[in-house]
Amino acid sequence: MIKKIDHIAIAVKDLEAEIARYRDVLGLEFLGKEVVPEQKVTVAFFKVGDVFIELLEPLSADSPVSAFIEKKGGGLHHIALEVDDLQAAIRRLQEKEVHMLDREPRIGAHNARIAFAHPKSFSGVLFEMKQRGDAS
Ligand code: CMX
Repeated sequence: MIKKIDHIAIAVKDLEAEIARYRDVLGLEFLGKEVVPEQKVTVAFFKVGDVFIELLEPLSADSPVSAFIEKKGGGLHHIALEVDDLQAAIRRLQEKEVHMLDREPRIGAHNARIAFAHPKSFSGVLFEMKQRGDAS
């Protein structure tokens, strides 16, 4: 069901400053930015081997990522796992009594279909299940 880690997401206050750090200090390959209105975030992707680092900046004060930054000051936000069939993955996790925050897929970056599991099901870690879209 789970193919690989797709990306590790990090919440940041100042996306442009962090893009410069990840690109120029760490020397990672910057792939570009995308506004994801449904999730109220702007994201920036970097390639690290066949995994990505995703920087997340809140689009507005009512973004859940704003609340996260306010509470924790930013940092590691979620780990995304790529699956073949998101609907089947949601069903299977629910059968295993995982509390899914999303019981139906939502749209994430690159038009991928995504669903989050409640962190209480996984030792406080927020996992995103992700089924890539055609162009992602
Ligand atoms: N790490 C750990 N716990 C977290 C968390 C995080 N990053 N984000 C939220 N939580 C906790 C909350 O504190 C809350 O805990 P309690 O139920 O104990 O109070 C619980 O998870 C549920 O959070 P919520 O905000 O009440 O629930 P919602 O269903 O409204 O939203 C979530 C959940 C995760 C979707 C939202 O908080 C969020 O982070 N949205 C942004 C999603 C995002 O990063 N999208 C990226 C799009 C790009 C892409 O990857 O494709």
